Amino acid sequence: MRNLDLSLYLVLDPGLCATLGMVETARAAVAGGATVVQLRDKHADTARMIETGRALKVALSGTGAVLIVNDDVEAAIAIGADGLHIGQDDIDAITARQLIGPDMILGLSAETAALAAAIDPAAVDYAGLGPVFATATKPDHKPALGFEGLSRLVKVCPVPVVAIGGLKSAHVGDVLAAGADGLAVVSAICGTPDPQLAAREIAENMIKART
Ligand code: TZP
Ligand code: MG
Repeated sequence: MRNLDLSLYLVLDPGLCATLGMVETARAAVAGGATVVQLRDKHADTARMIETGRALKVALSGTGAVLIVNDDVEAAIAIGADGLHIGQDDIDAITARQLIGPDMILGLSAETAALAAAIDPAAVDYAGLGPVFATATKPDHKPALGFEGLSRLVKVCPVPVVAIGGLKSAHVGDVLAAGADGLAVVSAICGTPDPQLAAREIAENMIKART
């Protein structure tokens, strides 16, 4: 697998992206510095995931940003996405790896230290750890970890980490200090009138925090 830059990982939400739409929001966020875009639409069937995913793939082509599809293996393959992201309640990681083959990126969510430690680095390329904070974007989320909890999970996690849940540009320093490789955000980009500006602010804070 090529080098995966998790610095700024945008998770799309069709509701929060309603003004610009998911494709234009993604295009703007990548222009502002997003390195990963995840298509996440809990209400779309596979046909709609494929349609949106193909449009995203065209929009992101040549930008260097990678396209990840949430949950839907069939859509991820049909789109020719760079990767698939699954949660603990989806198909297991070994099965997912068998279905997508050796070259596609595979991400897995983990909400506890036990789940983070159990990640198989032979199958999984990165982990999404969270939620760091409670968030209205995912009403059924597990208990918030805070930065201390995040750091505990990072320490036992055998793969690179993107932190998620209630994160804003002001949290970049704390996320990196907890040992994560990047920030995943929904509302901090999708829920703003200017996703490019919102992404740029996070990306710039990331550069500052790393220097
Ligand atoms: N998984 C854990 S929290 C979350 C997901 C998909 C939503 C994060 O959304 P926001 O708006 O960045 O808090
Ligand atoms: Mg899932």
